[in-house]
Amino acid sequence: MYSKRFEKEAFKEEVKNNIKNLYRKTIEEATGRQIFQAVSLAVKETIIDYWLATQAEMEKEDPKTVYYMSMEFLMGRALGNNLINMTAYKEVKEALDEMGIDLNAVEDEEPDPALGNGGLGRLAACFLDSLATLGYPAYGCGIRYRYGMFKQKIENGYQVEVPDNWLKDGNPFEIRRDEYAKEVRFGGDVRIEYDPVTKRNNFIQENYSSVLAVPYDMPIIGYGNHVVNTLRIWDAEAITDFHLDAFNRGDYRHAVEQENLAKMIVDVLYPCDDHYAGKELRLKQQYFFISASLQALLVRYKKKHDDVRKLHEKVTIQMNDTHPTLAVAELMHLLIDQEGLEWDEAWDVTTKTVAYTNHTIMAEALEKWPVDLFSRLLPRIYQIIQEIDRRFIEQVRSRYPGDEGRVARMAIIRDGQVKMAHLAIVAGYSVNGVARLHTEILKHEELKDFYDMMPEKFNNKTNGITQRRFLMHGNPLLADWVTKRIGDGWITDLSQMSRLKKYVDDPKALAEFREIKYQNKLRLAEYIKKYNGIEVDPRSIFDVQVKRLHEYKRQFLNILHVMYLYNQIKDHPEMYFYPRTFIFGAKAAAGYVRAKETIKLINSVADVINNDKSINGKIKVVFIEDYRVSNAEIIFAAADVSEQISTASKEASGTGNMKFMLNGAPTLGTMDGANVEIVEEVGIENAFIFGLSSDEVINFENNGGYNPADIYFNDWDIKRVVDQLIDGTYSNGDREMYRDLYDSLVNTHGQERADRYFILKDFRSYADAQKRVEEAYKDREGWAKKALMNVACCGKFSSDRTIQEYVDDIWHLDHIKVDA
Ligand code: 26W
Repeated sequence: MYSKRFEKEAFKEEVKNNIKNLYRKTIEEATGRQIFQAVSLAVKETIIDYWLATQAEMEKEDPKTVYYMSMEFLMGRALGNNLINMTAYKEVKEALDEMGIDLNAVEDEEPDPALGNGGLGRLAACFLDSLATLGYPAYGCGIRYRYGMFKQKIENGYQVEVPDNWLKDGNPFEIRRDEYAKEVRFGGDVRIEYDPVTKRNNFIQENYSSVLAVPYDMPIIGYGNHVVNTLRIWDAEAITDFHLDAFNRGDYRHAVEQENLAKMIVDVLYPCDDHYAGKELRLKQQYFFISASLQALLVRYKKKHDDVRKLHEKVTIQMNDTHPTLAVAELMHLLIDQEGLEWDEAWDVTTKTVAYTNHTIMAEALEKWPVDLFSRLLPRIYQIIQEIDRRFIEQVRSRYPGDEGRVARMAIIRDGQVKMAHLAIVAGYSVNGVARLHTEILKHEELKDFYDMMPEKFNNKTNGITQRRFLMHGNPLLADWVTKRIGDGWITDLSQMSRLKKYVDDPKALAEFREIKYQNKLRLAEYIKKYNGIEVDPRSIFDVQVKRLHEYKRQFLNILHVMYLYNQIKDHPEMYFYPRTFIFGAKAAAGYVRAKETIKLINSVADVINNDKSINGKIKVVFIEDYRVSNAEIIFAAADVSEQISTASKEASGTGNMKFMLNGAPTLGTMDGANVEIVEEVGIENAFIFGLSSDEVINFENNGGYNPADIYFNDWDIKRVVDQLIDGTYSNGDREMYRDLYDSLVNTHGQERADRYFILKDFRSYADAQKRVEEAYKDREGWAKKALMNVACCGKFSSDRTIQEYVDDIWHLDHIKVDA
């Protein structure tokens, strides 16, 4: 369809003209970046037509629409993905070829828009892709951070954070929408004024500071269906002189303050993943984008409808974790103070409109705002939350008379803090976890009190990923092979992958499949050579762990095991050992000291092992700098083994696990998160499972932990590896460099138990599983079967399936159809 309308000569002309008009250059003179801009603008031309058509359709049909509210959208590069979804990739590649331009090189010029940290942000991006592809009307609402996730440099083995100025050369796909700008107010006081006519109290915010929220829209293109949805991200600007006049004429000092507030608010994404820091600026960011998004949403709704009491019939709001939970109170505020609804009416609408997804059970990630900060910054919003809390506690008391312990546990405001998760659950009409195990833990452990009281709200939506980016774009060789074998239906219906099962006993198919993996390993080996200067053997096992660096994800366990293997090889040089390349990629939150020490340790181990000629390259260790969406695509395609080794119960779902599976890498993992469901789909014989179960972990935790000393003093191999952290083996004789990591395993400090992530406890079981991997890999055809079975059984893990479940069980959206 798009491709049918694609006119090659006109497109080429357009690219040439863009270069001429933008840069006063010819193609030959233009830089790579300039060609990227010119090509992107040419592509945007076509997108705009369908964007307008989608908008017109929505005007006409007035379908129920989801607003996906998220502090993070980890989109990754747009150009290649847009071309794929427009089904124009091959045509554009050909057109550019004829002009002597290599599309791959052009794609590489695009800065990776990284407006997210990790799993939660990438999930939001996959969801937008699936919503558009399935033809559901959706807006993503977020923040246009000037600086996204930092760029990671490795210097002397340490992570160094470098600002990511992704907007430096402009973003060719976005459109600024001044006409939809909204004012957002912070601070000041609330004056209560009785209105004798309506017989109501009016709440008037005074002496506030405000900023202007200006939206930028980015197109989200559905695969092959002409649907173009919108990601709307908000920029902050000072209220201009013109506006100043209207609000507070001539107050220069105030004007400068507002200018600064605006600059600060959208400056940078907080690089913390699973760790709540309680920063005032973050609360400002949250209110900023929530208030602007809700104001805009109401204006849009009211263009067609005069009764806001029926908002929920046309609008649903999904809150991506607790970060957007201010939506509850802001919607109440707008409905009561602006639209004139009574409390009960507003509450009725709000609680039919907002829904909440929980992405973590890690206690340190729970957002709790200090009351004094909160009430100072958002005085009216705080009043509303107090009233929600008062009414909720009344309900708890009447339901559980005399149970003040329960009241204390469930209150929204308690001990000087506002608990955002409680607010989200109390107001949300749906509360969902992101994998079956995770949802069960929420219901029976973390959120038990809430589940007891309102079980009907709780439901599971196992995460998924988009096969358009993570197979079609990231692994074109395998994508083409799959299409050749089973047709292209899998692109929009991943369950069709099961048709590949018939090839597991077809030697020719298996040989082709293996050759593709080999080619992808060559591609990654080249990347590693170019960026790390390390030669790796593409025939070795590529054993990969890429994800955010966090103690619960246990990169530490992985590298300790590498140290253990190295000891073995040194002790027994004659021992059989299948060559391995251990590949890591991970960013650590800038302030997360132990995570950064782990990165340094991985790099130190790499240094020692990679430079030890005596082991004949049997082990190589590679830490890939600046792990991000664009290099992730190359890494998944090349992986043999997918390391998913979190402490059971801690990883809500994981989505990297699914991307590896889609690319034919069996899982080496614990029974945690979505690994459980992966094993269920692919069969335990096609995965390598080890370690404590979540029940066992939770049991230990509820009974004061376990004693790692029992292991440390009784297992000589383990003791040796742990001691090597402080005997200078990996630190040029420095015994202090890894002292903290050592301590974390064997010494209890203060509140923190020794080995709280059960690394020593799971070590033997992990080493066994690794041994099974080696055994299995030796049988090259047997391995290919396992790998192919992973591809064949990955159907469930498409975000298309996830989104369909959200639509069926939670959102109940209408379809849209856009004609060519
Ligand atoms: C307040 C700071 C903060 C920032 C981000 C707290 C928590 C987060 C996120 C919840 C972290 C995150 O990305 N969680 C991941 O979400 C994925 C998508 O559901 C899951 O697959 C991962 O298991 C979960 O860790």
